[in-house]
Formats: sequence, structure tokens, C-alpha cells
Amino acid sequence: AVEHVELPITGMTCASCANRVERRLNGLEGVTATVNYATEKAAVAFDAATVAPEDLVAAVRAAGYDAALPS
Ligand code: 9UX
Repeated sequence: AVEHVELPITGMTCASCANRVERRLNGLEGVTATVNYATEKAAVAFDAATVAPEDLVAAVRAAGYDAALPS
């Protein structure tokens, strides 16, 4: 099933950073993500059959930024 989550992203210092995070997230199978630099949030739709929220955080970290799961 497709689930939606909004992740706060830290470490972005210009709009291109948001594009980098977005591309990294969208590289995961079953993920459609939009990253808003101004609000420092990623809106992510993901297929829970192929991706876990922790995978989203790992992808953001791999891009050189950080994300927190919603508490
Ligand atoms: Mo902007 Mo972000 O020049 O890694 S792309 S700082």
C-alpha cells in the first residue's frame, strides 16, 4: 500500500540541495518525493511493500543531509 510521510530535512543550505535530496529519494523504487527547500520538508509517497521509513532517512543521509522520522 502507498503511504505518505513528511520528513523534516536538515543540512540544506541552498535550493539545489533540495533537488539533490529529492533525486536521491526518487531513486528508491516505489518512492515519489518532493522536497521543499523553504520549509525544509520532504513530502514522500512510498510503497510500504518495498520501502520502510528508515530507508528514506538512510537515503537522505547518503545524500549528505539528515532527516528525522515523524515522532
Ligand atoms: Mo547548494 Mo547544497 O550550492 O549540497 S547544492 S549548498
